[in-house]
Amino acid sequence: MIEEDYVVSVVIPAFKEVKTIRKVIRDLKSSSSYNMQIIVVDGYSNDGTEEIVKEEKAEFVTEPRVGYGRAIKTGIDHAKGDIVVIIDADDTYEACDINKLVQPLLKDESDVCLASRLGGTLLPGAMPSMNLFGNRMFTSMYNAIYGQNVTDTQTGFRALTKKTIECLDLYSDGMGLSTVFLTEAAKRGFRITEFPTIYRPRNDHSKSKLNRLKAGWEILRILLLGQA
Ligand SMILES: Nc1nc2c(ncn2[C@@H]2O[C@H](COP(=O)(O)OP(=O)(O)O)[C@@H](O)[C@H]2O)c(=O)[nH]1
Ligand SMILES: [Mg+2]
Repeated sequence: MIEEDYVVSVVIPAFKEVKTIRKVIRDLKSSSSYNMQIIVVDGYSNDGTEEIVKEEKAEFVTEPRVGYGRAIKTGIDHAKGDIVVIIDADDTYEACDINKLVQPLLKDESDVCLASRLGGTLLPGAMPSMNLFGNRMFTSMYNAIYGQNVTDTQTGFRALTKKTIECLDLYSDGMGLSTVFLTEAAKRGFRITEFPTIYRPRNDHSKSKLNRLKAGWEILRILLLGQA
């Protein structure tokens, strides 16, 4: 199979997620029959992630520049599929739901599809109450300003067509990139849909890289000013 035949490219930003990366890759592979390119964009974790990714026959890319958004953009640069799926490496999302993300795009019913945690199920301990509050507030603001009707702007599990991505100005290198995808897509009239998913807590010893204050300030600037 030649590379140009890829249907779906999955970009997985990863920083010190050695405990969960194998499961995420396996869940993706076992729940989809697409010709899938899996790209792990690692921020010099140096924790064995590289070996596992190679064992699982996924692509390993090192991105020394810091930032969730930066890692995703580097992954997108390597993506050869018509559809790009983005998912965390921490096994908090239901990777098995990949078909529900991809189908609406393949059927040309949607350009951007979100796996919504707030419209679905938050398992106990999965999302701190401050994050939930912030997400609800930013999502309401987004819907009001950009004329949309989504329930979870901050989800890390989403799919976009490559054609859509090529039209967007992805100007954030940080956690704000999740919001930039949506403001940019709405401004350009792309169709944004979602489906409910389940969100799990991180495994015992791993920590979120989210800096709530920094991310919150960035998201506010993106929503109100269109800049990070
Ligand atoms: N390569 C890379 N990955 C990152 C960076 N920051 C976060 N990530 C990864 O991006 C995903 C989202 O970050 P996470 O800490 O889970 O944020 P949360 O889901 O908001 O709690 C995870 O898979 C992280 O390992 C970074 O600076 N570089
Ligand atoms: Mg996460």
